[in-house]
Amino acid sequence: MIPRDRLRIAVQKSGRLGDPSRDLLTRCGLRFRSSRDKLFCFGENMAVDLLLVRDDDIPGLIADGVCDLGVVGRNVMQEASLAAGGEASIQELRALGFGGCRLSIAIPQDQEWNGPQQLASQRIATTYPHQLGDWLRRNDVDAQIVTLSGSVEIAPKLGTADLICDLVSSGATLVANQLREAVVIMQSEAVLAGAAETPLDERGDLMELLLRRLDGVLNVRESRLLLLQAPRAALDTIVDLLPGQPIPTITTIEGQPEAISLQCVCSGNVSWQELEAMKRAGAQGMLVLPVEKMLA
Ligand code: PRT
Ligand code: ZN
Repeated sequence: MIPRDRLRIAVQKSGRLGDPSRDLLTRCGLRFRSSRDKLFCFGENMAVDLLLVRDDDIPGLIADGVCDLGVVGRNVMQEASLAAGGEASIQELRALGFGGCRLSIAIPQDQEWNGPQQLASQRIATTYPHQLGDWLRRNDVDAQIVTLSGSVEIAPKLGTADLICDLVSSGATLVANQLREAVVIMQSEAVLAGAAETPLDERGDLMELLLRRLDGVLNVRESRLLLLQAPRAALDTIVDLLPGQPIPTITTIEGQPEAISLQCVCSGNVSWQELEAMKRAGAQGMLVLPVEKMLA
């Protein structure tokens, strides 16, 4: 393999994870120039390039060393790992908080669910045969796996399977096909995946820098900066109402010895109810702002 000094990240070209993956990397301060064929995006301000591919190819590209990192659903990553015999050639570095879904077994709507043994001798259609097989083995169930490449949810109607094992997010697809979720096999979301071993050259340093920035972005995503003023006597009550028990910075207001100004970063959003409770306690001039960057 030709030695590389630029970091290469595999990202889904289109589909559900494409845009949020690129947005996340942009929020980490990376800027890209798309190539004409849009398969490769050159990193303009850091030695980090993107390869835009089908999500199913991402684990293999990392395992083969073509890419150093990839943004992919945990479901795809685990399927690839199990298909490779459980060998840990790639690892999950960070959960990214988008693309959330679950891999579930769904049964016809009119059937009851009495536990895994009910699946014995049933035909289960899926695009995730390794994860399903692993779950069936762990639950000591002898069922038949029907591997399909898509449109799994219509297999029971077509008579090619009795039930299915597929990704579910809202559940609307199951309802539309007269199916219901019986058991969740795994919880998934988009993850940053990397090779089991970090490169020892400049790419390792770039990776470390990128992970630090990513942690900053992931930590602030739900954070809010809260600013308010209040009578000093109400301070304890207001501090008790702050969501996530942050450590506030309190300053005095020039010429108003009985009033304070409070600022703090709350780890979750601040609800209207919480603001109203603070107002009842005497707070005023409350401002809730999104946090864009945070470096501890
Ligand atoms: O072209 P390419 O191969 O890259 O894309 P793809 O078509 O294989 O994947 P894509 O873009 O559909 O999904 C990419 C990743 O998004 C998946 O691997 C999951 O990690 C994640 N994800 C999150 C989902 C869903 N939610 C999801 N709901 N992937 C698929 N679905 C499908 C599911 O298969 C079912 O058909 O949506 C339907 C169910 O949705 P609900 O909302 O009706 O329950
Ligand atoms: Zn795919």
